[in-house]
Amino acid sequence: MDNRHIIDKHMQSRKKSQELFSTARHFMPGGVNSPVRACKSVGLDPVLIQKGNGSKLYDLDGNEYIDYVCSWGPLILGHAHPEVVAALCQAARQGTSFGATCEREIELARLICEAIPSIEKVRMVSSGTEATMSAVRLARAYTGRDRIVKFEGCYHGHGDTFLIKAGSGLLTTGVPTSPGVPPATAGQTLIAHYNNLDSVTELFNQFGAEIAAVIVEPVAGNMGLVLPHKGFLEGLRRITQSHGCLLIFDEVITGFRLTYGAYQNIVGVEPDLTTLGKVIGGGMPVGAYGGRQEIMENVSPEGDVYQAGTLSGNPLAMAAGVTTLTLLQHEGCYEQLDKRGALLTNEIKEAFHRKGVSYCLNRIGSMFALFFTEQDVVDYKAVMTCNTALFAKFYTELLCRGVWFPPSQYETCFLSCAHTDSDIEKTINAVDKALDGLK
Ligand code: KE4
Repeated sequence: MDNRHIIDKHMQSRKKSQELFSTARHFMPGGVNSPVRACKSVGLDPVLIQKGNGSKLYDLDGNEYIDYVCSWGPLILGHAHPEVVAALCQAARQGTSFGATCEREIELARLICEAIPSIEKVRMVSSGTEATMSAVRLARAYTGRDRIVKFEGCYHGHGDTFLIKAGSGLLTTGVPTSPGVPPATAGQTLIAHYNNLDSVTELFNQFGAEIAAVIVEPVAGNMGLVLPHKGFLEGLRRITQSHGCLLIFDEVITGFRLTYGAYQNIVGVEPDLTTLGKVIGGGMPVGAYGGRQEIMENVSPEGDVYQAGTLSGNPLAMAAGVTTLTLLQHEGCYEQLDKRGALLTNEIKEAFHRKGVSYCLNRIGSMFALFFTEQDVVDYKAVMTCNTALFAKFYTELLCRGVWFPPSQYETCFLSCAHTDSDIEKTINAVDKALDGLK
């Protein structure tokens, strides 16, 4: 069947999604609860999902997809892992929320502190955004300074401080700086360039004494995937140390994604504060921020920096997180993810070479991003050379062949422990045919 027919056939096979999506749009802005899900940048109405199982997603019409979004990172074990589901059911039978400390919160806090040496104390919250907002508030209180440095193209959730030249959904929708952020707030956020230490030094030469913290994704996953140059993170550590400001590693994506711990364990650079999310919740709403005791002791009620949350440390979310991290301790888990990531991406590269299509593919462990550009994507500037129209076409061709990529050139693909060799084989076949469809 030729490409046109494949696409037509798929579009006809998603009637329930189409009907329900128009209802969704009636009740929710854009029909979604998070912008990137609307698939606007790839020019499609989204498919609505009925269920997930292992490496697969199933839409309302029963179509099956091999999932490389993994709920934007959390589902490292795959969908509906039996032990995670069992832990959730057991926890739910005991009650869904107490508004009081329970054993599971202590267990998850212990696992995090034991896995990430720079975290001596950790506070659970319910999203990555809460984690980064709270970490910045704490850094401002701890240093008595107001300015924050972030990097163009990095995304740290939707807190006002971060919605300046941000990545992820802001880049995808073409509005990197959101309206609604007061100039007084936006003015406190200074923008540097990822993998460019000179751009950081320039800001410190001008504002050094006013900067409370530098926040960075140690591996940038919200402008596609951009890896840190050797020395970049070490340089940030040196600059922040010499100016008495804090270094915050936003490891919401990378926490427990690349190793049993955080990327800081791999690169050997210790930040002052770390934010976490996604994997530590095993698919349930969890975020966390933590660091040295001398900093964390300033968080209320031990200290005066206020931060709170009705469902923080929720027993169900903690049960999913504890079960997920416990399973990730199994011998060989990350080696397997890395091996499968290498196998898949090497085959994708071969397919692009065979078809003579220009691309750049960045990978680290079970994270990868495919860029439609002739350049090596080493920074934001290179990301901006991508042909997003070609990406959108490629995305559609893959989707119609049962392969679920993130619907944006500015996101990262994820593998789970549930992806099989057969999934990889099917994916490569789909990539091959999708590339034919680009001609
Ligand atoms: P949440 O508030 O979405 O849980 O986490 C915010 C956040 C913070 N830091 C980093 C490095 C992140 O990547 C995120 C959220 N990631 C996006 C996808 N790149 C979530 C998907 C979405 O916005 O729908």
